Amino acid sequence: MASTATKAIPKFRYLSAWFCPFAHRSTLAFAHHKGRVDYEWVEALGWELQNDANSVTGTGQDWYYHWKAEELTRVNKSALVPTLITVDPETQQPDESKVVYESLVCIDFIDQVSGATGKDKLVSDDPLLAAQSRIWADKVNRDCCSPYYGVLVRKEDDERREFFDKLINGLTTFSEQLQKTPGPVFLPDGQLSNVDLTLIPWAYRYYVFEHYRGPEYKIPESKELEPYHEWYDHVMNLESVKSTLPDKDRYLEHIQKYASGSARSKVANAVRRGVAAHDFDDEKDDYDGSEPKAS
Ligand SMILES: N[C@@H](CCC(=O)N[C@@H](CS)C(=O)NCC(=O)O)C(=O)O
Repeated sequence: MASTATKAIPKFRYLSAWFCPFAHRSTLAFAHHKGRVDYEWVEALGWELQNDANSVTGTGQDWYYHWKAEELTRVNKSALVPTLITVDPETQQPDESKVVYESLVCIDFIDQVSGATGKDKLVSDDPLLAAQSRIWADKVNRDCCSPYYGVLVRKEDDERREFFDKLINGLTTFSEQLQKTPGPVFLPDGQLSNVDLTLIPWAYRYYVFEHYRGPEYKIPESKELEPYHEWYDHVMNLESVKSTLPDKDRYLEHIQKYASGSARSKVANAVRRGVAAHDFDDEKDDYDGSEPKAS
């Protein structure tokens, strides 16, 4: 006899932060799969101001570190957002033995639990396209997202420029790849994918460069970048994407902490230490806000 019971929609406690572009990737996946997955947003990361009495930054000025919800530090050893905690469908309680983090993995995971099929999938059903998308999501993360922090965190203009040039090279390669499909997105037939979701949060935030670093840091409207700009206009006009975009002025104020060198976070510390943002080290780049002991 056919069952009449409807399958419960998968639900999560979504440990997030409104400003975080990594978490934004998960928000985009949730928005794309609205009605197929559900979540409770938990603002689990914020900023606290510290005095530089013990010369943490060496500037003698106030500095910021990340305040973290106890729940976040409990369920994820790295204590980063996004972090997803599965809500047990029977008890409706969070099951802290079922936790997923790392933004690229989160996109993939949300897509799989959504039960979507065909063109609604963010990772194609076609194994070859799925593999290629995973390769490109990682590449876009390294080449178009990580350099963003170098432009903001590094102190010298020639260093900032180097990161900006790296980013433009990344966007140029992405543009070339876009031309291999009918466009305007990464996969054929206008199918939105994990590659698009990987880049959208940073592409949306590039406007901060001009504000903090000057007009020469505007993403050029060059011929090579035409496919990128077409992609940008297309994705930013999708309803599911529009519903996730943070207020530009509010974000500008937030990112000032990075642009002025007063923010301490794992990503910022890694870039300051001279490694790529995606290569941060949980121990070397951690800052829990405690003052260093006097030597
Ligand atoms: N590789 C991680 C990076 C996530 C990440 O760095 N998130 C930031 C917020 S934008 C964070 O949680 N920072 C906490 C810290 O730096 O301690 C991912 O892709 O999810």
